[in-house]
Amino acid sequence: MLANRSNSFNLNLGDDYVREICVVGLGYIGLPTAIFFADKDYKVYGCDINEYIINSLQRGKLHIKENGLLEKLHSVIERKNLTFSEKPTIADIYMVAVPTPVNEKKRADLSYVEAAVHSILPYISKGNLIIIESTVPPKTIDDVIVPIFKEAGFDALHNDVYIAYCPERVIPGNILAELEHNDRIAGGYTEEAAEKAAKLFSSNIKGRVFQTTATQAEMIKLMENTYRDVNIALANELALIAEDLGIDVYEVIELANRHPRVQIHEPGPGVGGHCIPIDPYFIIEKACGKTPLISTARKINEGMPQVIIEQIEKLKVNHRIETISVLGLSYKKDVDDTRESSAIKIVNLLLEEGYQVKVHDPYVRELDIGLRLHSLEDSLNGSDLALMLVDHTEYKQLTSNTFQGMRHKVIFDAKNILSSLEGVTIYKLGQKIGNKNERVSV
Ligand code: SAJ
Repeated sequence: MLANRSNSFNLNLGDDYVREICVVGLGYIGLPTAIFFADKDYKVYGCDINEYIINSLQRGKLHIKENGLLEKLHSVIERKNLTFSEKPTIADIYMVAVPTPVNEKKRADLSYVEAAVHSILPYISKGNLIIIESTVPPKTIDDVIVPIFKEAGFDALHNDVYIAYCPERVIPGNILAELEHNDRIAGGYTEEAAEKAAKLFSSNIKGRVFQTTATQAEMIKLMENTYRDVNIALANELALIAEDLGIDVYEVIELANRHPRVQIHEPGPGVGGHCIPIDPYFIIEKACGKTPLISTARKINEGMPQVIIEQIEKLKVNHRIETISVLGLSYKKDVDDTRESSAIKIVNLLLEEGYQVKVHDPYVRELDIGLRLHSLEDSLNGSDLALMLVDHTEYKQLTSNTFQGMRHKVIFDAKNILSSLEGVTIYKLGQKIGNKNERVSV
């Protein structure tokens, strides 16, 4: 049953009466987006199927950690510009920002996106603008989303509804500022759809807005993150070569990047998060085997946790290692998010190898890997190795004193966090780990 709405107006965005936006999916992207437009005085209806999220938000509480978001949330609720419910509602514009995980076959799971689109159908009327923000494989708008609306009686080719794909490119920790200032891609299934999406963003952001087709926009988003994954793999491969050649990978990167057109990324224990390790698979699944580089980069990055385990094995030639303190569990520095975290994968591998493991992270508050979180001092107390996996700002200030409670004062620093520390042996990723009795310390 479709909503009957008298005003089958033609959606001229930027006009006063087009002020109602329904945002479906209130996660890391959807919630800041809802708050952003509510702060611009749109009437925003935030909806999410997760009852806990809706209840928290209705009580003015955040379920995600993001600088400056709580103040903004309270402000827009007070101004009655943002309300929350588990169901969509009638609006002029619909924005879908729900997850698109990969399944065990490394193919995009579009079930959340499809469910979100189906959930808005009863409220859709002619002239509505529908913006998909979730990261999706190329051709998803054309081959999946448009047919759903067609089935419901809305022909997007003739602009019964305007369907657009406008990917986000914000970085957790700086989302509101980047929503305001980053350039934005407005990809439309039709040119009119691209124009209407472009007008919405150009009326509200300081970044430039670029119009293109929906398929182009899908690929643009995927290439942004695939570019990063491939370059991280290059840095990781350099670290693996460095060990054999006895070169300092960090000096090579630092000085090579002095070239005005070189930007070698940082090696590390692997690639985590809900984007970089996932998005390249969306290209691979559609590219008919033409992705040896993208596929190999994924294999290199996915192999880094095992590389760390092998490095620890080499350390055992010179050092007794039974208890390991893992410092850093989130997928990257200064966040509490552990999605696809390499550190968590490494902890599980260490437990499988039979090590005693104590974990610390200044941001992570909950763990579901059968281990409790320790304070920094307790995690280090009595351990034989400190394995540093995340370059949290807090860790950069650690001194020799921090490590005095260890049984053996040995650090494996997988993120180049520390320089030399008095009385502590520090090994780095990419550094040759000597044979018996050949001690290597920084
Ligand atoms: N990493 C490295 N070496 C590096 C950079 C990162 O090992 O040189 C690792 C990090 O430790 C982390 C992972 O890669 O485990 C991802 O880190 P990230 O800095 O790429 O962070 P994300 O995933 O939060 O953000 C990326 C960003 N995309 C790009 O930089 C192209 C962000 O702009 C996107 O909005 C976001 O993905 C996304 O939502 O797609």
